[in-house]
Amino acid sequence: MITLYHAPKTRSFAVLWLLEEIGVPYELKRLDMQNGDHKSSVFLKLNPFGKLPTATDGNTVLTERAAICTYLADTYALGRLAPALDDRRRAEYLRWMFFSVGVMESVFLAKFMHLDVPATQAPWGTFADVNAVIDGKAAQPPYFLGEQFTAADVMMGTMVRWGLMWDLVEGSHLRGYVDRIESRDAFKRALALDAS
Ligand SMILES: N[C@@H](CCC(=O)N[C@@H](CS)C(=O)NCC(=O)O)C(=O)O
Repeated sequence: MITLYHAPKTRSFAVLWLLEEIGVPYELKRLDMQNGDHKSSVFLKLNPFGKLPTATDGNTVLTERAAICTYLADTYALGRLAPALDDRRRAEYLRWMFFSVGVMESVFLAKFMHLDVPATQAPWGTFADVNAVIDGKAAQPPYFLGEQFTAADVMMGTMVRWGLMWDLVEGSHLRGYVDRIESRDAFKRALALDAS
C-alpha cells in the first residue's frame, strides 16, 4: 500500500495528482505544517529532511517529488505514464523530469529572491531562455511528449501552472497547455482532495 504524507498547496500536489492519474489505491495522510507535524520525531524518522512530499510504498520510503513521481510512474504505470525502459522517448521524458526541479524551480526561486547569477553559472542560463524553451514546447500540443500524457506533464505542468499564477512565466502557448492539463479528470480530483 502506498501512503502519501501531504499538506495542501505544497509541492506534494504533484504526487497527489500523479497518484490520481495512476489510479492505484493509496492512503493520504494529511500533516499540519503550522503545527509542525513534519518536524515531529516520528516523521523525522521517516524523512530526516522534514519535508513534504514524503511517501512510502510498503517499507520503502520515497522523498523528493521528482524521484517519487519517477518511481511511481515506472512502478505502476510504465508504458502509460512513463515511456518503457527501451523506448527512446525516455530520454526526453527524463529531460523534463529533471528540468522541472533542476531548472524551473531554481529559476523561480532566483526570480523571487532577485538573485543576479551569471548565465554561464546559473543552471537555468537566463530567465528568457527558460521561458522560450517551455513556451516553444507548449506550442507543440497537446503534451510534453506529444500525444501521450506522462508524469513529465505532472512535473512540468505543476511548475508552469505555478509560474503563470505568480507571473513568473509568460507566453501565448503556456496558458493553453495549463488549460489542457487542468481539464483532466485526475487533475480535478487531486485539486478537490488538496482543498478538502
Ligand atoms: N526538494 C523537495 C522540496 C520539498 C519542500 O521544500 N517542501 C516544502 C513544502 S512545498 C516543505 O516541506 N516545507 C516545510 C519545511 O521546510 O519546513 C521536493 O521537491 O520534494
